[in-house]
Amino acid sequence: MADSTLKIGSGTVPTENRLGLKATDYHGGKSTLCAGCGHDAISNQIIRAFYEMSVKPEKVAKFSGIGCSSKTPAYFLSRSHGFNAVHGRMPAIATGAILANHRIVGIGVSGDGDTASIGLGQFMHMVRRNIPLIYIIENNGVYGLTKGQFSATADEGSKLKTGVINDLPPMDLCALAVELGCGFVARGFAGDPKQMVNILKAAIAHDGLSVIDVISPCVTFNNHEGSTKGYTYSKEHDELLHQIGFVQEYEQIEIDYEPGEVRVVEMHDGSRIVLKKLEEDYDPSIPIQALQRLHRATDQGQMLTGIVHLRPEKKSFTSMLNTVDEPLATLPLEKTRPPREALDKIMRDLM
Ligand SMILES: Cc1ncc(C[n+]2csc(CCOP(=O)(O)OP(=O)(O)O)c2C)c(N)n1
Ligand code: SF4
Ligand SMILES: [Mg+2]
Repeated sequence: MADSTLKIGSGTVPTENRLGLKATDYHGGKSTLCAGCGHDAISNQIIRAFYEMSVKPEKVAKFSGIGCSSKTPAYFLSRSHGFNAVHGRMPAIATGAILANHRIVGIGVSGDGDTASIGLGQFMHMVRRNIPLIYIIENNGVYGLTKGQFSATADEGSKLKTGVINDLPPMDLCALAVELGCGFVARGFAGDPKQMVNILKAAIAHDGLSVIDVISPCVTFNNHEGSTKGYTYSKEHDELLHQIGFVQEYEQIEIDYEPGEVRVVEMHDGSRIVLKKLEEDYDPSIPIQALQRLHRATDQGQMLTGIVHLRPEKKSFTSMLNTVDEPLATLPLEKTRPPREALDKIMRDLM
């Protein structure tokens, strides 16, 4: 696996962020997951990304469904709002909350079971609507919480500890998200924190849905020989699409690469994503290229990671609806119901 860091700026992490908060202000409760679970590594990078981006914890709302992965919002950002939904129903809850308050930064954490099985319908409609939400799938190929049955993302031919072989083809949630028109689709690996934190920062800056499928090994049920979602297998098969750098809008950008070697994508908030090409001719803004590359990766047994598809200009659902900017709960009564004359007119028209 190549080094996945594109170094930009000084790279030093200050002890306080621009809000004067410490990294500990972004921590959560103590994890109860198995030691070494990939999900904990992802929580650590979520803490780091929100801290380094100086997002006020009280501005964030965390959502999840059911599973070991869905427990993790309890382990980061304890000062933020949170809602633990029924299995597979997190998208509906997140959609409602975000429509009621455009100003919150929404982050959803789901599992491959929660998203690709029971929650698939909700997931697809959330993608179609482009709800502004960071949607993370902690993908270990199994239902960890219910003791390791294959999920719909398990690779064909992969083996359970008990020797059972998976005969069904995997569902690629990145390909599905591209197909449904998502403007930000990425795949990460819990064992590559440097890449992960930059993907998360880019997602925080994105105005729209970002689908981040993270290969996150389950050390208890799916990390053995024969598994294709364990640490060893994933490290050996990780294929980087590009190196990712992230520059916040107030930072200077210093790039000393040949023209054409680096692609800079400006985000809604003025920050920039810097992608150093590792593959000739790959353009992440073209959906058909993303789909082709994902299919090729599956055919060649590669675990392709990076920002697979990026269209920051796509309109999010909240901007399409053109509703008020203020949180609905803060609106005075006279703004939320029709005036007496309007009601009288309706009554007259009905008579
Ligand atoms: C309606 C309903 N059906 C089934 C279950 C049982 N169940 C709990 S978690 C889970 C799957 C979790 O798998 P995943 O989302 O991949 O999370 P992981 O534990 O692997 O992180 C299932 C089937 C449930 N809680 N509710
Ligand atoms: S069972 Fe698997 S997914 Fe669940 S906490 Fe343990 S290692 Fe993580
Ligand atoms: Mg799982």
